[in-house]
Amino acid sequence: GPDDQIELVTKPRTRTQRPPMYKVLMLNDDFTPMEFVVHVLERLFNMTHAQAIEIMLTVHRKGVAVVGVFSHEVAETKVAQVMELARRQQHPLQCTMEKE
Ligand code: NFA
Repeated sequence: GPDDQIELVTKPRTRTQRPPMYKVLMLNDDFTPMEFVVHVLERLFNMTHAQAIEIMLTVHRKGVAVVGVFSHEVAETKVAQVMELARRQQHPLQCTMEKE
């Protein structure tokens, strides 16, 4: 037929690799002062005072909240920094990470 010689060229679609991301979670406890948690959220997670209060109250009421999502390396560093600040003040505040 008239179209016998037409070449149809297709570009193989390569799937874009996204690095896995990790949620940093903060856990409630009965002893860590609210102001300390607000301070940690402002200092380590670049939150405004109002944002920090909002997230702290979510942890306080619900038991846990996501405080940020980061690459594996940054998430590990954030968790270690939270745990170190809490340890230095002898607060039982707990912070963990999990794959999204
Ligand atoms: N529940 C703590 C209190 O009443 C406050 C708190 C909030 C602790 C968020 C840990 C995380 N003092």
